[in-house]
Amino acid sequence: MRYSLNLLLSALLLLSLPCATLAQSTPPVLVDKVTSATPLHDGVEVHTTSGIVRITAQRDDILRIRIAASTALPEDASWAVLPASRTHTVDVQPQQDDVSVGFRTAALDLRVERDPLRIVVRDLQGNVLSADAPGRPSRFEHGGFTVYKQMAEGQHFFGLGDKTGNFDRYKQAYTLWNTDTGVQDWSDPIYKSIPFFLTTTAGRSSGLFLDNTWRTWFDFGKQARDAYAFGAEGGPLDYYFIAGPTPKQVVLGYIYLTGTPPLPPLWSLGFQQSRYSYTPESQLRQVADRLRADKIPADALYLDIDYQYRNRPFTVDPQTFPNFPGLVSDLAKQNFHLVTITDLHIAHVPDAGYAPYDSGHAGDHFIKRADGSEYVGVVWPGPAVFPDFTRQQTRAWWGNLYTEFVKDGVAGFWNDMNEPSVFDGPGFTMPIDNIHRIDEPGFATRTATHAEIHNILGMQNERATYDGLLRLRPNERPFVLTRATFAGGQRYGFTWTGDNNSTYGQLRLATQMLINLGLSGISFVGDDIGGFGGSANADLLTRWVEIGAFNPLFRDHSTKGSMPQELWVHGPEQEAIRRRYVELRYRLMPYVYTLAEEASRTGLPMVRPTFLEFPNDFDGMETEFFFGRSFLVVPPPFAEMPEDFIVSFPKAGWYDFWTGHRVVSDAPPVAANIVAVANAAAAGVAESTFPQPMKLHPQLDTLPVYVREGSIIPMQPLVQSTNETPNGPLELRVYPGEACAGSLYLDDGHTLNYQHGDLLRQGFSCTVSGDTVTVGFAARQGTYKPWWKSMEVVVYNWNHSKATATLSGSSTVLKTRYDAQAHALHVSLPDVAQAAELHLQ
Ligand code: MIG
Repeated sequence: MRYSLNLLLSALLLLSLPCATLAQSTPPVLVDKVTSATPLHDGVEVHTTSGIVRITAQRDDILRIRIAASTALPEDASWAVLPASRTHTVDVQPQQDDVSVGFRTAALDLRVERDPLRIVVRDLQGNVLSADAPGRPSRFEHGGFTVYKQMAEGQHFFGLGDKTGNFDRYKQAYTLWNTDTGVQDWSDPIYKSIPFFLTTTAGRSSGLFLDNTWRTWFDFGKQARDAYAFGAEGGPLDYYFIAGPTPKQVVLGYIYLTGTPPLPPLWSLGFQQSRYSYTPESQLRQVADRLRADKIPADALYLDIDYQYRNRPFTVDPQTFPNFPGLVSDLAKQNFHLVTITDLHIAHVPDAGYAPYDSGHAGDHFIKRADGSEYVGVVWPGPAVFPDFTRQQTRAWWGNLYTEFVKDGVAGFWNDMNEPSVFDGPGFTMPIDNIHRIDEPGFATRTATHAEIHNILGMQNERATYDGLLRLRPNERPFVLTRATFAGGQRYGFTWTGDNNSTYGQLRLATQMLINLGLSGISFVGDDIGGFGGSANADLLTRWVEIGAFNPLFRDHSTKGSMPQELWVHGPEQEAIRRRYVELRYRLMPYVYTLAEEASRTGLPMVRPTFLEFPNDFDGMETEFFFGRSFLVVPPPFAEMPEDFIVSFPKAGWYDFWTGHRVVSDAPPVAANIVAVANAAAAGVAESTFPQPMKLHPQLDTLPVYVREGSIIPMQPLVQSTNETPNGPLELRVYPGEACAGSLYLDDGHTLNYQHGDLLRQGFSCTVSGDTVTVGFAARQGTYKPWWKSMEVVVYNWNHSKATATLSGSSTVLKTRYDAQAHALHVSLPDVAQAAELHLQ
């Protein structure tokens, strides 16, 4: 109320006051002139007419820029950047002349031009990578700030988490303020705030991370043709510049700052079935039984808010779920993991025997109003209070609320509504003058307004859940799914894109959202398969399942009042197609899990845009995506229309995953893509070495999936859940070609024992020379025992039926089988754990 009154007043002022008076009342402070400079061993400190600019080299390729409109910089603390990455710097070579002062690192040349002040970053070849926009100095006003950077025509912008709108953020503007809003083609702000973007121009990529938790905004040339801008409503002007030049290097640089995600439990990569809400208990049991009866592999089932007593978090409705522990253990016997929702809003029911409120109140764990009283806002339970997650003691208290559920065997937890969503609050959240307390190592212990904390509340909720679970089950990997989060949220678990809708447009949008989340450091992501709102028609759900099989989180979820959305609801034909894709997901689990382990080690996303694997290949980037480095998934862009569509192949050789055949362009290139062909010719690449853009006709039962040449894909026999031990050989599908390699990672799937070496890691390679193919096995690392006793190697592009297969160090001729249709040679061999070569000729 007060907030909107203020807005109204300022609007009136703007309208009624003469300009001179207005300028006097709020003069902007411009960062426009260097008055003196001090070289630092790791950077430079510049004094300006209005304050201070300090630029340090965190690494040779990462600069941190801090600017203040006063003589001292603000508190040096961060919720997003890891302490080690924030405090570690490298030595630089100072440089200065009449016009600028700055330094060089082993990768970058930084100059602060003196008058007018402009920060310019170049690579050592002199290419400008980032520069303040001429004539537009950074400015502080109304408690916030704005920074302007030079922008080129057609510069690409990606990231900012799962923002909607165009995939490329060029010419669009965004606000970052976590908001419970449905996903629309264009809805902004949305649930998450990740003030990081990746930009590419003239073949060079770089990144910028604004480390500010307040309401921030980014304008990528919506207002100006030659400048992009970003700013915040308050808080520090503190940003990091991350040099590429490749997009992958930029993402890795951002991960260096904000951290890698934890390795998830294997089951969380299986198929998950959810619904708002399965209730009573019998309904959930029916879903479990049907999944098993219909042989749709699945690992997880969800309970949404209605399992609770009066929507009170951490309760179970005794009427509808009379034997909750019994339910959990029965589901476990069917190899299902149960995930329950636990929203952050604690029912405000004093003295009613509701322990979360009573203990939280006694421990002073709730967020306060400006007047110091406990803030109460209406959400699902009715009047509710909200934990003050920026206090470590409050996070510890929150974590303990999971004790009973953990004892009952609930496998994972879902943190929804944590923007926070407040039904009767201003802007659907809590007042911005609410009071939080910060009690956190590395921070001054102090209070902070909601305006400062809002965007990180969800992330700290997620963190409290993650840390709590780790304390309660010290050797088990937590599974946490959050809706709201902030930069660095990847450190605590999975996220999904919120309330989407059952439309083809939203299916298209979903892929873009997942890709941009991945570029923003969040690897473990998914969207509600089939759409949350509305009812998916049969074909739409089928398509969505096909694509979801190649997403990190593979979860079917839908809202109350919509048609049921389980995989069988549209009859056996549709179900059969969907089942095939879920089965494929399980057959691919060794690849998926290896990819997940890579994501947890490096931070590289599992779902990637074409340009992450092929820098500067922006063809098809809005619809096609990579699943790891090997799979190119090409959903028909308009799956609802029977028209042909075009696949653009990144410049490599490709195999059709379904037929096993190498993709060859026997048809002339389609007109629309002649440019791509011309470009390739100009780059000196022989046209015949990679396929030209190709026309495809959409077919409901086939999602186009291609395998990059030089891939070795590990696969397993089908199981109905990841709890089952696969029965049969480990399969290695070898797709000969450039830089042929593959890898395999395995462990027990749920404990932290892998951190002490109880894992299995093995690399593979392949070479072709004349008629001979050699498949190389590296020596296996780690102590974890595999489930297979034998292997089956399948070599594609094998064009004759005769073959002799031998393993190095043995004269035994191995059994082979030729699949003439797939042009594939199958070789059966014993488990190869030592370094060895398989020779095929
Ligand atoms: O206001 O818990 O995004 O997945 O099913 C709706 C009920 C609250 C929003 C979540 C959705 C969930 C629903 N929740």
